[in-house]
Amino acid sequence: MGYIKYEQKEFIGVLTIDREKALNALNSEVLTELNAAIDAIDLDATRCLIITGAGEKSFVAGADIGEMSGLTKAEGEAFGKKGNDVFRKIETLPIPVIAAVNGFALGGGCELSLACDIRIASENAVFAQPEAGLGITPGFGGTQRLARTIGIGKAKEMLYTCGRVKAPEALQLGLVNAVYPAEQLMEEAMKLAGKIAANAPIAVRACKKAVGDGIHLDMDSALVVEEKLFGSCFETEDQRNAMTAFVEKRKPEPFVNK
Ligand code: DAK
Repeated sequence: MGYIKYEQKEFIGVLTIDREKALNALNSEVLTELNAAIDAIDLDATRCLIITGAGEKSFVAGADIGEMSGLTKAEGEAFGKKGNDVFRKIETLPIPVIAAVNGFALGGGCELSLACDIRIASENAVFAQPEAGLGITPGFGGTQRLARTIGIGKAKEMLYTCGRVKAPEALQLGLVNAVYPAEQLMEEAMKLAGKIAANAPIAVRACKKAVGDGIHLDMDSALVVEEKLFGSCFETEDQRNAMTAFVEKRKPEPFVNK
C-alpha cells in the first residue's frame, strides 16, 4: 500500500497514514487504502490499534481540498459516505483504537481522531474543524462526534468559528486524554496500548461494545446491553483463569482471548 503503513508489534497494530508531503491529507486513494488496511487487521492476533500520521508536523490535515474543490453535490455526498463508512468501521472495530495525534488534526483529521476510542496528543497538536471557512460542513461525522465528545456548546463554537484548539486546551476540553512531548508520543501510545492488551481481550471488547451500543440508549435499555455483554464473558477461559487465580491468591496466566 502506498499511503498506509501497518506494523504489528506483538498484540498491538500501528497504522500510519503516510502522505507526508500533503500533511497526510485524506484523498480518495488514502481512504480506499485505509479501508483495506482496517479490513486486513487480524483481530485474533491484535488487541489494540494505534493510528498516527507520518512525519512530525501532522496527524491528518483534513480531507484533500484540491480533490474536493470541483465536486458536484452528488460526488460530494459520495465522498462523504466513503469517509463516513471507513470512520464508522474504525469506531465499531471490535478492538480499542488509540489516535496518537502528532500535529495538525484539522477537518477530516480531527474527525478521524474522534472516530477512535481514545486520543492522546503531542504538545504541537492542533485541532480544528475549518470546513465552514471552506464553504462546507464537516462531512466525516464531525458535527456528531465532536458534540458528543466535548459537549454541544464548545463543539458549536469550534464548528462556527473554525477556531484552532491547541493541545493544552484540547486536554482541558477532554478532546484528548493526555499530552506528551512529541518525541515521547508513540512510546506513550505503545504503553497505553500495552496496558489494554494485557487485559482479557473478550472483556475489553465487551466494554467497547457496551459503551458504543449503550451510549445513545435510555438507561434501562443500556443496562440490558451491559447485562448481556457481562453474561457473555462467563465460561470463557480468561474469566475462569483470572477469577480462579484471585480466589487462589496467585497471578493469573496470561490471557488467551478464549
Ligand atoms: N488538502 C490537500 N492538501 C493539503 C491539505 C489538505 N487538507 N493540507 C495541507 N496540504 C498540502 C499543501 O497544499 C501543501 O502542498 P504543496 O503546496 O507543498 O504541494 C503541503 O500540504 C504543505 O502544506 P502547507 O505548505 O500549507 O504547510 P503550512 O505549514 O504552511 O500549513 C496547514 C499547514 C495545515 C495549516 C495548512 O496546510 C492548511 O491550512 N491546510 C488545510 C487545512 C484544512 O483546512 N483542513 C480541513 C480540510 S476540509 C465532506 C466530506 C469531508 C469533509 C467535508 C465535507 N462531505 C462530503 C460533505 C472534510 C473536510 C475537510 O477536512
